[in-house]
Amino acid sequence: MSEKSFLAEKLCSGKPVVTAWSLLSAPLVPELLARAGYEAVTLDLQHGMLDFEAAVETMALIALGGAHRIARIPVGDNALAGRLVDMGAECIIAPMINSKREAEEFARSIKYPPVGERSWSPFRAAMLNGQTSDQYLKNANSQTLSLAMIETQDAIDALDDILSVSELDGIFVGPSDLSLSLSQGSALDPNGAGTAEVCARIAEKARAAGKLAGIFCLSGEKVEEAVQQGYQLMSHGIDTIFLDHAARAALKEVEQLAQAGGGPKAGY
Ligand code: 3PY
Ligand code: MG
Repeated sequence: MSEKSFLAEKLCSGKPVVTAWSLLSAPLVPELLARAGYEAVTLDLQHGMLDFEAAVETMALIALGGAHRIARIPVGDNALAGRLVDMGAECIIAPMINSKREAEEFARSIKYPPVGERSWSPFRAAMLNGQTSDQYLKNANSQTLSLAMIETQDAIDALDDILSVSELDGIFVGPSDLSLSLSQGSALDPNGAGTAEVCARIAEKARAAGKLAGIFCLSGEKVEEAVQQGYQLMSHGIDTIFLDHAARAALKEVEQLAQAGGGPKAGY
């Protein structure tokens, strides 16, 4: 059997990783994304439709599809962060982290003592990793990543403090909320030049502090821009958008063929 690779090892070795993003409560969809070749799939329990039970089943299917398992928790839900790493999430993304204290509390919730106060019982995670309890305990703190989302003016103001949290592995930028916060609610501009400039500065600071930097991207161009800025974990490809685009394209093709055939426009 080939040696198991962990997301943390890849990212810490400097390798960029692109993750698909899943909002649907449909466990087979993340498995399909994994089998399509995404190196990781992120389950969004902040804005998505899936709950803890669906996440448990889905993470097993992502593993079956050969990808890494990432989950985003709802704001401030560190208890859920602990439950999700117990169920096999290799990385937790925590939204709206705006202070050093919030970053510390989040990061400590998924690290075992002496780093944090994660509570013991990783039966499912160890099983998915193919590890014994002893192996899991030995490696969990370095193989389980905590990424604090930077997506408000408050977070930018507290960035140096957040980056000084030793228990925290890195940050993950949310450019939509960031643009909303920076414009005081007047503009949603995740892809704008002003937002990109701030994102570049965040990556620079994160790298200088020795932390991992990730970012939510809405296009392939944004993924490439993020890599150039020094980001390593980029999201790209949301399941709901994939389905919407694919359905529209398929329907358009059928309609175009019907029109080219000279018949009346098909009523599909
Ligand atoms: C943001 O851009 O604010 C995000 O949280 C991405 O989902
Ligand atoms: Mg956000």
